[in-house]
Amino acid sequence: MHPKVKEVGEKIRSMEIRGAGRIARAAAEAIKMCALDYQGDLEGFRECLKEAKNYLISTRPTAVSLKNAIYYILMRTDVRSLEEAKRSAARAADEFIRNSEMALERIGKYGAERIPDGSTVMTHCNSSAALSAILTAHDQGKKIEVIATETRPWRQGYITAKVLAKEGIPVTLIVDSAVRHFMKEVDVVAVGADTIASNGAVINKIGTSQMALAAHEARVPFLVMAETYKFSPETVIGKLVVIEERSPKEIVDPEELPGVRIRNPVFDATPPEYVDAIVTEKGVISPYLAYEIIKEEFGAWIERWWK
Ligand code: RUB
Repeated sequence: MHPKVKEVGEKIRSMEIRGAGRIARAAAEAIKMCALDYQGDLEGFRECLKEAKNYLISTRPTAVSLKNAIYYILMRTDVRSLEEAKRSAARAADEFIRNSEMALERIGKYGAERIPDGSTVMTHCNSSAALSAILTAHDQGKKIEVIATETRPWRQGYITAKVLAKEGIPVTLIVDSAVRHFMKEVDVVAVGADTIASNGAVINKIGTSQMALAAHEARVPFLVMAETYKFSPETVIGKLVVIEERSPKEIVDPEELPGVRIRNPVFDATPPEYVDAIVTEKGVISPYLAYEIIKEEFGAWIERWWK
């Protein structure tokens, strides 16, 4: 396997590279290198890319962004000559990365509209898309505060809190179990997504669905910031989103608790009825429009590539 593919795959698996958007861009870059460095015939090229695809996708099973990024490139290598296929792969990878960065900017702009001046925003984990909206609102001169959850077991909330504090945004870090307690002080919740299913369910960091429930109970708008490549084409053809379960050792050393079973699911699903809106680069939509987005973005390709 190409060394760059191996390296990126290992970094994604070990979460050195993490977050649905970042892993998608890193995988696109790795596939590009793999394509450009390939020596051999067209058939071998396809095999080589397929091997890279299967390996990269296996590293984090929940985030459809990873799969969508890779297929975005592979779909465009369906050409007659090796040189053309290599060029197309490189062009497609660059295009995916550029579009993904532009989408983040757009989401920031649209999302900021939903963050009122003087408001307190609650967020979970570390999402570039959610941060884009919060930072844009701040750049617009809005006085906002943020409550960020710690996000056990990896504590991605520390990254979020540090970014916000560095920008001069007042930020309070809380433990995940304090979400409902603090919800009465919150005006809007903004989180990211790893995957959005065709029925509008949002799959994001474990604990997101509890936050959505608490927001629903307190009548606090619950917003999801997600690029359209976070929508899952394969859910249209009946596949279920796999929830990644990682090593219990990430929570506690099992030897400290003999006889105790420890489980570590790292994502959960929030049903669409708890989601007020999904902020995409194409606009702010109801979660019930997920199927339309999937059809528009991936329609013609679904049967062929995501089967
Ligand atoms: C990260 C996480 C983020 C989404 C969206 O989980 O759940 O909320 O991936 O992130 P992990 P982004 O740390 O396990 O990868 O908006 O940056 O794509």
